[in-house]
Amino acid sequence: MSSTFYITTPIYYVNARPHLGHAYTTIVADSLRRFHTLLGEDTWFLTGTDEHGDKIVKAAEAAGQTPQEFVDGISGQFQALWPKLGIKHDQFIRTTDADHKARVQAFLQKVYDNGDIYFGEHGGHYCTGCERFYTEKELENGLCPQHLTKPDFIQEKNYFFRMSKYLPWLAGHIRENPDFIRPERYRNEVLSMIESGALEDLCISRPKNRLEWGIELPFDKDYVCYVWFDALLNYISALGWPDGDKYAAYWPGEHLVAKDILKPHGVFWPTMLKSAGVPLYKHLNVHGYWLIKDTKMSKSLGNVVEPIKMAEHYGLDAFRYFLLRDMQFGSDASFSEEALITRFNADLANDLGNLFSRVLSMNAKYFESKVPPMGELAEDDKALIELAENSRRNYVQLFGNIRFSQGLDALWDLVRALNKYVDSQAPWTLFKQGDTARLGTVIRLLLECMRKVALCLWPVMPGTAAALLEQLGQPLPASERFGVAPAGNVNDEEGVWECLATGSVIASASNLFPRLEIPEEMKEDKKAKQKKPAKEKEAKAAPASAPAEMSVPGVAEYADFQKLELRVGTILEAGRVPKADKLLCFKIDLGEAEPRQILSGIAEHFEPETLVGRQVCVVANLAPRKIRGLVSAGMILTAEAPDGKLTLLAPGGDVAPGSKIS
Ligand code: ME8
Repeated sequence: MSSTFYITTPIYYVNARPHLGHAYTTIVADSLRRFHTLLGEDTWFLTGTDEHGDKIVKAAEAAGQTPQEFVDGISGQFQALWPKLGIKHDQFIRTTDADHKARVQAFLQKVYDNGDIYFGEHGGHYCTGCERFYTEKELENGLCPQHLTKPDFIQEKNYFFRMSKYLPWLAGHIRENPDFIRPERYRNEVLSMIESGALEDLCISRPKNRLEWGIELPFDKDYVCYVWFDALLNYISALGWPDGDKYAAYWPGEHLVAKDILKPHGVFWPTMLKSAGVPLYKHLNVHGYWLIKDTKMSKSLGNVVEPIKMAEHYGLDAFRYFLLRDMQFGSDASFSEEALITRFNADLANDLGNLFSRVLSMNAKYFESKVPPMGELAEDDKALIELAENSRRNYVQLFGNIRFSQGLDALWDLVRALNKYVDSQAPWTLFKQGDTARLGTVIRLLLECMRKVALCLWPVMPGTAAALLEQLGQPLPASERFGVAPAGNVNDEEGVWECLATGSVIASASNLFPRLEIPEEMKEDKKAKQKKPAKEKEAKAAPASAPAEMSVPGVAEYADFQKLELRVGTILEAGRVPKADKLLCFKIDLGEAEPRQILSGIAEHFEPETLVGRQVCVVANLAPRKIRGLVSAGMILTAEAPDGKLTLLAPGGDVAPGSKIS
């Protein structure tokens, strides 16, 4: 019987449309699952949507829909997106599924019967963004450490899970199993959370008079289950815990999450499993954030990258390759189209595309596109074979250990070596010399190595791998191009060197990755940003150019208005200015290389912490001036109600920082 591999992604909240971050985790899961299929394992891939809780109710209210209508709509968007990104999951779970609800209730009852759930009164700091209570110790300067907003203090009677009872055991388990949570920095983070003593028992209910949108507790109909307790259970409810065939076949599995949800997965979930007597997951694999100009991408910051746009523009597989190659799994990475184009040109157009293009066209010219026979091997050939074996072995080892970027780099050692081998063997000279046997061996060895590269690429670039294999005369069934793994097992490749059919006709050309130019506007944008300070100086020095004879007091001429540069900005930081009661100091993202510092006399109207993440309208080209020793470069626009109350002017929907207001 083959071994099994079960991979999950977080089930995503349906309060916002899917973005690059969600796409990344799900593409990684898809690639890992394909990789394990290539290893000959029996695989299962689960993703889904998390549909209960306060956040969803609020988002539904804002959209003027019932929670059910709202969750149906956004869950549908996630389900429609994944196939467009080449993702082939086996199962999509929704926490509003009747089957999931029943299994959550069974789990709750089991933990309750074990004596690990009790009723008590509790006051805590509740962050709606996180859907959880924070203890005093966990807050940073009184704010939620994730959202930097002030939580609400709520005092109520609730049910609690005796999580603290299992914390010493959990610390022991993590110490004894060093890769239970990986990479190591996240394992250490969870250990220090436990050791800090800040973790208490977990509040796992919400009274229905405050929140109805959840799964009813089986032992108290006046309460619903806390959304995280419900959501984490999806990983086993989907498999039919406790008695489903899939549960028997695939659990325990591998989880894939970003660092934002380390605590629920690293602390809540294993203690829940332990209490119910369910085996623990194999590994928690934790990645960092995709950042946009050093800021986390999120809807509230208005810097969201739409994955489908990137895939449509640059090609699905190039996009997938970039994501896995440019992020070191575990660390944060910066996303930019310029980085994508640079990676595309270096690895795909120059290295891989060039290799296929030159070898296939030489084979067309020298052997009428027929696969030549392999002759006697020279020392250079043996060295190449050894390098190819090493490169594949390293790729398999690294990729399997969630080091995707390094794994692909190891595979590229072979791609780069093949291009060098072409240069050093100079087939064109062998052709001129009429050394057909040696020429045939060189080309055949190249083609065999190229087949190995294409096979190894399938997990990350399924469409490209299929096309490359087809060019080498090894087509995959057309209807299943993205689903069916190519013949061969990446582990069984050792010593397999004559896979192509000698004499068979293969493609005579390949042009999968034509080089991309960096668009002028991207270059200009960059240049403009670099030059901006100088331009600003010029603007300050220039005399006002409005024709004085045309001006009417109190009336702004069109030309006056045109001088103003109004832009949308996102507040990154907001704080008080010492010894200045009225002033707030802001750092605002205006889509420029650096955030702008702007001072505003609105401190009496707003708590600075509540403004972070908000979008505002800004006069962006106001001459900078110094206030209380601090430079202020711009003005934030507000509206004043008759009673003197100020409101920040903001766009009606999320827009990219720096967007022009006209
Ligand atoms: O937390 N970079 O759902 P969620 C990389 N429903 N990955 C990112 C990202 C970014 N900038 N932004 C989001 C929830 N992600 C819960 C999960 S599971 C039982 C319940 C990805 O919609 C990443 O995988 O907020 C992160 O962990 C997840 O989206 C959070 O998704």
